[in-house]
Amino acid sequence: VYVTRKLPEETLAELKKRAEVNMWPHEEKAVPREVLMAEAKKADALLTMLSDKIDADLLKDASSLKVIANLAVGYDNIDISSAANLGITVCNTPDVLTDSTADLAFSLILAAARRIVESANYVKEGKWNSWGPLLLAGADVHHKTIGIVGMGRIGEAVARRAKGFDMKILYYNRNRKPEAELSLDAEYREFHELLKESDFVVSLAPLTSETKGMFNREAFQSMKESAIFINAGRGASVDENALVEALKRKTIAGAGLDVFVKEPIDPEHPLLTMNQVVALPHIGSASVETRMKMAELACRNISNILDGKDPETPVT
Ligand code: 8YV
Repeated sequence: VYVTRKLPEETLAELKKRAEVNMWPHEEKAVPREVLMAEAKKADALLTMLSDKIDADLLKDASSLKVIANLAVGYDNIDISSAANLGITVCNTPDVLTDSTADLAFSLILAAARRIVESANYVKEGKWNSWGPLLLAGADVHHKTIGIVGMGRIGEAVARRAKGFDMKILYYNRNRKPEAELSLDAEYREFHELLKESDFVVSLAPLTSETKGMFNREAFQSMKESAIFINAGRGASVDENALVEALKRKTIAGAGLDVFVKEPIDPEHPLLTMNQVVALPHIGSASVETRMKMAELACRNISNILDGKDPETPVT
């Protein structure tokens, strides 16, 4: 088994009982492509990260590979159809990260609306030397309308949180979710209708050919001038130039972003110069508890496949 990023030893303990496990030794540095290619050629299993590009070129030489367990619910870094053609099972880590990612998405809503980061910096930078009735005043979240784009497990968990804030819940999804409509009072809207009506537009959409670039200039123009755009799904669902323009022209009021087209984002990126943008380094599922559960689930998926059993969470 080759693990492409340093993971806590205890998460690998069970797997190590039945397999030889080799691991890229760095936690914050991605494995170089040539190392990954060489390791993939020898491995029965890969435990991969979103930052590893697993394409047809890499897979064609990986003749002993049986399983790729991605440490993420998303798997847009993996060429799923090539893997399927080669009989390689691809697994992800759904469910265990749902609540942590929904917590983070909701904290972006609160942070962007109530100017939390800006206000915290104001205090830390020693600027707090007076008071004014509208000093750092933001927008309310409670009783507003949230529009969730991508009503999967994480979307539903965000909706549950929104219910606690007495929000009106709208959603757009590839297919209707009758149970969510009933249990969460979520109302379905066509994409542009949702954009027009929402105070908070929250994208949790996976990256597919349909979602790529869906938040374009036209989409931002459909939103309210007071709208706050939140993205905890995938960066590439956004045309970032259009987002920068919408923020500069005040077509929308703010943004809370955990994901970007290019990660890590260029420190000179115009999005990072704007006070009305809260930017995070893709930490949706990054609680210690959840990351441990994700690693353990990925390891169980690998063990199961190597033992000839069904994996818990295959994507193919
Ligand atoms: C990743 C994510 O797990 O699960 C996903 O799809 O985007 C994150 O939670 C994280 O970036 C580690 O790869």
